[in-house]
Amino acid sequence: MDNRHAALGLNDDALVAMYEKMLLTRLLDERAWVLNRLGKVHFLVSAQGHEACQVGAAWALRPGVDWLLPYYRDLGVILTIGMTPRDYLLALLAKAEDPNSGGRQMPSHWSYPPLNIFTGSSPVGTQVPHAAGIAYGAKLRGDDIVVYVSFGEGTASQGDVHEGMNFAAVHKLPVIFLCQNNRYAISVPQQKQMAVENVADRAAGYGFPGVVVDGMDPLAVYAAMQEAVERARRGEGPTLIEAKVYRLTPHSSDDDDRTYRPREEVEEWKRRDGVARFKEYLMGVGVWTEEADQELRRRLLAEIDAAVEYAQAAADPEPSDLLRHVYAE
Ligand SMILES: Cc1ncc(C[n+]2csc(CCOP(=O)(O)OP(=O)(O)O)c2C)c(N)n1
Ligand SMILES: [Mg+2]
Repeated sequence: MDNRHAALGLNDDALVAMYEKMLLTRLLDERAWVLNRLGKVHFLVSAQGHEACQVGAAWALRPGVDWLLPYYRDLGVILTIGMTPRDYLLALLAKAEDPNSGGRQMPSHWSYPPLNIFTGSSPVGTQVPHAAGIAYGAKLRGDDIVVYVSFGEGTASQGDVHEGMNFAAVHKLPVIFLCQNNRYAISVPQQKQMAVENVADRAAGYGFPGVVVDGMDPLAVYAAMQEAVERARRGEGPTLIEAKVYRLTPHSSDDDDRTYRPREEVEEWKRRDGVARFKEYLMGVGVWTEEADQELRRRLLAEIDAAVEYAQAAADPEPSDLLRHVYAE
């Protein structure tokens, strides 16, 4: 097996650490579905099928230095950059201690100032002009940062995305646009969403590079991100990366994907699962074994168990606090 990670400057420890984040994302996401089906979590959007893309992307960013505007599916991004399963579960269960919003926001509406994770809202695509604005501010101040912003291929049809990309191009802003193309926007397939094959093809129309990568391969995404980060930091402006992924679950806990996509298609993509493929890569280059995998699973599940227990026991928000942050006090 070829040793692609060394060429990217990743040593064996980094490789294993990337896999650990991917597996943590998968296992935590699976647990969230259990909590939903138990009636403890009212709503959930899932990252399954996107883990390789998300961990590969976040690996190229500097925690607490670079800025992130992740979208709701980015569980792998926020865990890689430094948020914890406990942080995630406190939000999912809408607890007072939720670091994102004190239990006010919908789940997966990330916001975490210590790690420069910028608050997002539900209308899809609004994060893109925000990212351009943050990068513009950084450029005016002379800050050596990059700004990561992500969205789905359906969201790429929104006017906000066009405006943010155009502005970032004109001002050569240090933004990395990551489109996670999972072929569906809820029930709407890509061919009803756009008349081009690749969202990345549009980058030429703005005047910056657009690249397509295999989003089931964390090393491919990391390589594209590294290049985009370097370009941004040299002052040459944005890059659009389109990672081809597949969502292995329904859009959210509230839809039934059997009504809009064939089971065979889902099964076919499960066979190409990025987490399983990366494990095989690790074993192929001799840094991983089945025993190590079982041990890691046990450790991660114990960490998740403890986080679930903590979050379930945590206090709910005080009803009297409801209007805080809505009106000036
Ligand atoms: C402006 C706006 N329109 C519609 C919605 C409802 N909505 C939420 S997620 C979503 C699908 C977005 O699909 P895509 O951008 O491909 O991302 P994915 O969920 O597939 O990762 C839609 C239509 C919304 N939140 N905001
Ligand atoms: Mg999509």
